[in-house]
Amino acid sequence: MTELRTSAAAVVAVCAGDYDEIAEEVARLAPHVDVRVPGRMGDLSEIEAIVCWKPQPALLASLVGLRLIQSTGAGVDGIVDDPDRNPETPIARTIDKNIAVGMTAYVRWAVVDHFRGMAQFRANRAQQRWEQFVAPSPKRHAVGFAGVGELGLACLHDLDSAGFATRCWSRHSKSGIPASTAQFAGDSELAVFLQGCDTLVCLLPLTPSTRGFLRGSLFDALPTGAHIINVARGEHLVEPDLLSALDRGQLSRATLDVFTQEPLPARHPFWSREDITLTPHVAARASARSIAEQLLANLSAVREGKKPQHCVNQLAGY
Ligand code: NDP
Ligand code: OXD
Repeated sequence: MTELRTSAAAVVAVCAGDYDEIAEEVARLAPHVDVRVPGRMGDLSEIEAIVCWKPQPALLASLVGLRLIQSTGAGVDGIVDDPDRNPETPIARTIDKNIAVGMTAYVRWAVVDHFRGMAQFRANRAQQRWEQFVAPSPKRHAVGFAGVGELGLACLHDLDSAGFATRCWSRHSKSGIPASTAQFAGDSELAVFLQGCDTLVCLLPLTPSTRGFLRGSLFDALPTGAHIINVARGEHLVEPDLLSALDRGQLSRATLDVFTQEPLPARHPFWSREDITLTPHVAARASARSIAEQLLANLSAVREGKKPQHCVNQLAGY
């Protein structure tokens, strides 16, 4: 059982979308913790830690005794972007096996679905048409990862073990990359990375330097007919540029799990495009149990003057 390694009473607020389940886990793991939820927040100055994802405007600033912000997920842009929060309060990401397993399954599905022409088989089936075509060897299809952190690295290993050619690009070069992966780092190597990606997977965090990363000039730097998969944040993508690149045939497909506006509005042009596969931000999620466990472990750490696990570098924004 996860325990708060201190006897002092703790007050924790759980303000994420699915807060009931997380609040129950915290209460089950640490019955002595006073768990507050929206509508029952009590005296705000007593709250030491908060679990959230996109906190309400001004909420963080109103928690004057806050020592820890625990994100329910791997992404923290919804917290980092809060202009009124105290920048001294540490922010911790929740990283668990669920997220990595969910993300690798999603990305492998998206890559294989397109590479094997499954959309065509689905369309043929609707017309009872029996038309065989065989995909080339996956070794001849390069999947490139923009962002090789916790999730990019897990997906990279998975696609490598499935036999695909792999490439990756991040700010700094990495260790732990499969030996057969072509690795690139920094802005100066972006163009050469892109020119070999038959499929490009965006797994960057959303920061001022990555907002609008998936734009017209990037699409033009990919091989003609490339597939892009965005599982990071909607704001990485310049939506009109995607539509134009698909219309021109520069891209053959986009698989999107995340959108600038979620839920995707009813009249959004993406809904009616055959060449856009879309899902409602479901690629991967941490379990309520690991969010609660990591919150309690991190609260103990900050109470002891230590850095929480998976602590965000607030200057870098991820
Ligand atoms: P990490 O923080 O572990 O990794 C981020 C990677 O991006 C690192 O390799 C980092 O490089 C690289 N990077 C950051 N900024 C730049 C830049 N300017 N140029 C080049 N590379 C850059 O993130 P995770 O892998 O844990 O998660 C990635 C994102 O996935 C999350 O931020 C979130 O938005 C999204 N996500 C989506 C989910 C979904 O359901 N759709 C679920 C979970 C996460 P370096 O290491 O060199 O600093
Ligand atoms: C996350 C997400 O960042 O669910 O974890 O998008």
